[in-house]
Amino acid sequence: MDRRSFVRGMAGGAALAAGPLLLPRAAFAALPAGALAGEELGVLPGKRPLIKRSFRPPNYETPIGEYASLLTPNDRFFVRWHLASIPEIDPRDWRLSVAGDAAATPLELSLEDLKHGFERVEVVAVCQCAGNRRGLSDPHVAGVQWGSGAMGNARWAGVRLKDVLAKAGIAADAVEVAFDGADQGALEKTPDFIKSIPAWKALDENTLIAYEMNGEPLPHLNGAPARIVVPGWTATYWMKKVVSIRALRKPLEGFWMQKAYRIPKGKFPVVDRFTTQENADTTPITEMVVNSLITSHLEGQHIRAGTPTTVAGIAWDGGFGIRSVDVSLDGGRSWQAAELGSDAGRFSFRPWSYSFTPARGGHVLSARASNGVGATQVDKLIFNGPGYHNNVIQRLALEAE
Ligand SMILES: Nc1nc2c(c(=O)[nH]1)N[C@H]1C(S)=C(S)[C@@H](COP(=O)(O)O)O[C@H]1N2
Ligand SMILES: [Mo]
Repeated sequence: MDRRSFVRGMAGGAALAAGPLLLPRAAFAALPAGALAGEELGVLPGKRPLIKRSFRPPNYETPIGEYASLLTPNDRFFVRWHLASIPEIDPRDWRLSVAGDAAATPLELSLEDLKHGFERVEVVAVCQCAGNRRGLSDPHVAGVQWGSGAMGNARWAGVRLKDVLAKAGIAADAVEVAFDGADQGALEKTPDFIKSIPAWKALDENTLIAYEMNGEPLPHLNGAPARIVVPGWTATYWMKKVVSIRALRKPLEGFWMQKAYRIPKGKFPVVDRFTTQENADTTPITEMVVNSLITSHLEGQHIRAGTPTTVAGIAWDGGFGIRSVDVSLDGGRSWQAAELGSDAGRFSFRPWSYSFTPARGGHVLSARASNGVGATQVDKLIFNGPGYHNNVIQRLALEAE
């Protein structure tokens, strides 16, 4: 049994036991300590064990071994909620209101209306929290201490948001489209989680109202019965359990746009802009930065000297497409091109692999992805207070003997 199937088998077995379980440190030592010390698996309804970061609201991440498959299984897909009151919605009772001051013909849709009134489309896309890897930030930053598992890749099916907006008579001068979900804060004073995207992104043919994930109805905790899917952009905009969509002539105000999920202007090599929400210093986060993850080996793993070895992983970006992945075995001094695997579209994880025959001794393994607009992963963290956009090149020590 190789190391990965061992980790998988162990995690699967954990589902049978009651209560929280401590995950042996070695199983997730693929990343620096920090977030990973004292890792605890937790079981949520409808899920196999995930790595627990907080229980109320539920924030749980996917174990890295799951990224060995191109699509992340629904029952192991990470879970992230800001508000603690998350209603289970009977799909027959769900209604979606599509309105706003820039909608000439507001409408209300049932799930059946959505499924039968509009063309069904699919997209494979990565859903990644802006704060993925925050827990690995050095210096430490506040917030959910995510390792590398606040992301997943799925085949989303639903309808184009633009088709629904057209039916609601969206005006040519709409500037943003706002989304609200059915979740609420446990306390009155917690601001409701409402997000908007620029009208141009809402009208992009890849932006969906999705009701299926990997061929199944969305899991409750991933947004049943329907969620917004914004391929390329960080998951903060992927509103779950969406109940209201509004076309707006003025920028959306409120805590979740004006205070949270913002980055310093000009600090990251991002292309997409959200101009109606920019201020003098900061801008809302938009597309994901180019990134990669080694999934085949764990930190400190022993490999056989003189025997062909394949290292593998995934790369992804904000929708420009992965152009290349380079691998280093000497801590970043020299790089060789990895082989890219199956292409499921520019919004998907892109698998890669690299084969070599290790000499006896220690090797420091790194992967570095570059995308279609010439952006590449960074050697040094681009520090920002909330710990967003961490795409520092990973360093994994292997011992060949
Ligand atoms: N209704 C609702 N939708 C939401 C959120 C939320 O708190 N409430 N969190 C967003 C954020 S920040 C992330 S990272 C993703 C997480 O999606 P997942 O739980 O399906 O993995 O949902 C997004 N959609
Ligand atoms: Mo997030």
